[in-house]
Amino acid sequence: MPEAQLNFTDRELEPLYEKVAAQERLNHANGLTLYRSADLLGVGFLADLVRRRLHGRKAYYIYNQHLNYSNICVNGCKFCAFGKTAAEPGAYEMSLEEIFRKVEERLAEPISEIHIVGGLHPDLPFSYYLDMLRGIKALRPAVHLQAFTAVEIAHLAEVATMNVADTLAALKEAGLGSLPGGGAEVFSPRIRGDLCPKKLSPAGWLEVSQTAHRLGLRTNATMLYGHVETNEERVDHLLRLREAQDETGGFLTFIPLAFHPQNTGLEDLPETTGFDDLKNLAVARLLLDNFDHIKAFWIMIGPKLAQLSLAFGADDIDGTVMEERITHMAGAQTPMGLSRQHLLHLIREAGCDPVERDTLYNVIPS
Ligand code: V47
Repeated sequence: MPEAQLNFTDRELEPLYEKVAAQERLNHANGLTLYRSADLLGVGFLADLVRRRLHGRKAYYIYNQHLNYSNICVNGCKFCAFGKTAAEPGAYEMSLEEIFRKVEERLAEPISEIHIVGGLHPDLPFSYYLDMLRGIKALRPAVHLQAFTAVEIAHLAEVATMNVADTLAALKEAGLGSLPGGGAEVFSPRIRGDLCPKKLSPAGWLEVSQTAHRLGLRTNATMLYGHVETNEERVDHLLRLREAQDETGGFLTFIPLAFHPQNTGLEDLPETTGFDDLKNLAVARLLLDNFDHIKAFWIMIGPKLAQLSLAFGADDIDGTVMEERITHMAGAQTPMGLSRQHLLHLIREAGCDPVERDTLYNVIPS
């Protein structure tokens, strides 16, 4: 028996070690075993085997800027503190000039990506989004625009009265580089019926993502965890993503998003725990064998836990971010941004080698 197996306090993990060591695909039952296990170090050890096989000691980060152009949204999801109707206090919508000013303010910084997410605005014309991309590109021609989740894309297709493929093609022509992974939430129909009945369906989310892949646009994938979902529903979600990735191979990275309850329709729920945050990253690393990267979004789980996650399956801790509203409106106590020095310190202290990447994981030489 290999020495490593002896270290599991949960003997149920032993057959999983055999599979992971043999690079065999884990199944639904294995996913449940991992989620149910109290042996977090055992699960983390397995995830770290995969993480080190793929990336050695490398840990990726990016010099990026987040832009949340508007929170006006017609979906009204129960878990969201960001989205507002136009009449609600706190609703906002940035003019193109404001957006360009935010970009201009940081032109001196070596930003390689601008990450753009907003609500589903009922009135803004399609030209607003095209002009946003074109205008930012004019100011910063080399920047990669990771903009509009699959849910926003489906909404923009309706606004533009075009099909999804033509909508994506028009946005790509205007400067779109890739799609962020939001809007996937949890694919379970039970949860969507309860928390976000108006939202684009799981099949729709996957269809937009895969249409983007076929057009040469890479996209991210997420799962919002820590609210009312079961372990079965988490595993189902991850395996559906794995299946879609088998078909098109266009997902860049998976990011588990930790639910923040404050100011949401689920305010009575507790915040996620460190144990569950690490568990979700580790299980994702183990089940999503066809995803190159697993990202810990420090904005949602805090810089210290994001650092620890580098030993629990994650190989990426996102980036500088600078200004984020979706999680902060839901009570996040994390900073609005982190400096490069801070990110480097976190990575090095975790025993990893920092690698600055661009959105597509090309290495940016230091
Ligand atoms: O889809 C909404 C989530 C997502 C809450 O691709 C919440 O790298 C926690 O797209 N608590 C949008 N999460 C954000 C998004 C994203 C975020 C980070 C990285 C990437 C990436 C993309 O934010 C939504 C929803 O799942 N969200 N409300 C909340 N209260």
